[in-house]
Amino acid sequence: MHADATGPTSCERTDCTVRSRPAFTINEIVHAFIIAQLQSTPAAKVEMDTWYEQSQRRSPVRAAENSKRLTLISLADAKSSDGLEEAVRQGLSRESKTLPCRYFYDEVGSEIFEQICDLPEYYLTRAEHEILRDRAPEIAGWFEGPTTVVELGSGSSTKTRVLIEAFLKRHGALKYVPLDISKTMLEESAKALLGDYPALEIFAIAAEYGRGLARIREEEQSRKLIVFLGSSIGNFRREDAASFLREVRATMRPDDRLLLGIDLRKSADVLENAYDDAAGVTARFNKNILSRINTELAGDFELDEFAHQAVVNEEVGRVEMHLVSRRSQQVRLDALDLDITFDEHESIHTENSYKYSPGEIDELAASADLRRVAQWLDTKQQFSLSLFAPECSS
Ligand code: AVJ
Repeated sequence: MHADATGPTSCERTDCTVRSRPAFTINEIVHAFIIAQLQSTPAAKVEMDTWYEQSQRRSPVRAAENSKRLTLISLADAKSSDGLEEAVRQGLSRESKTLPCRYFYDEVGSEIFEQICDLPEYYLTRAEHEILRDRAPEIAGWFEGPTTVVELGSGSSTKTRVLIEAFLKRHGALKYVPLDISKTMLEESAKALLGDYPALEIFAIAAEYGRGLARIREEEQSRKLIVFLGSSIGNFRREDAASFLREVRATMRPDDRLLLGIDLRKSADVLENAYDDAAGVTARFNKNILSRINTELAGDFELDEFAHQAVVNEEVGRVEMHLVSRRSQQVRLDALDLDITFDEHESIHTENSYKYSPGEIDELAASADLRRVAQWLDTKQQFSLSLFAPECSS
């Protein structure tokens, strides 16, 4: 799956630039440059510019100290809009129209998602936070010496704070490696974390999971805990979730562990409310993909002519999100020189959110040669956190 990660196709940008600004001292430029060299992949790009510059102005001394604890690299595919054109052309030309949910997350979409996490109906975030809050010391207790915490899809890193604090308390220091597609998010959360935790060191990677994982595999020598929270794995079809976990498994040494947050199967009405909230935030989130297409591909989608719909498919164990055309209509995408026709009630399927039973979680893990060593649920038993160790395949 990641065979091309270091191959020639990834090298469309072969520059290894350090964008220096007057705010940098020679030492810092050299430091950044050395990091860029050590990172050896040509596509690597060390960028310590915006955040550094801003904080430099506010508190020069503190900012200089913090910058030494932060490395931020951008891999070639670290653009949330990557492949949008092709994905839209293909997805909307099909018999059953689809759009990939990864395109929800531009700046606006990521902001709306943060709002979803605060909704009364969206129990996932609170349930997971409850488990983390109660179990973080126990989780950190699984690790003896210095540990690196790698977070896949770190976003704003809010939930991870309890975990970071537990590790800092136990070991005095911690290296945190957040991996996210959004460089802006990484910069902002790194800045906040470094300000709050003086003993924290951050190596942030702006990239897609596949390429980021390949980099972590090369880079990380110390014992690591890989965390993948929020039931993000639910966006994968079950077989894709398994191959994704096999990729994660391939970055793990015998001592490494994986902490996985997965939403559990539950009654349809709870799910329906969680994905179709009263305030209409999830509807805005869903429709944001259309406004994104309008902006980036010169489209003329009328957002009001589509209805947000959450469909619970109990047998398959997933919630589907759709955008349903309220009438028959045509939409023009100028950038693609493409006209799309919609019948009345025709849907664009935009997201799947798979739910797992505890048994299904173990099956999933087993198919990736992972063995569950611990599992925690919230008090309402809606959500699960599981800790896995690599199992040698026989
Ligand atoms: C980020 C994929 C976990 O599926 O619950 C929230 C995204 N979609 N509301 C989920 C989402 C609609 C969320 N994940």
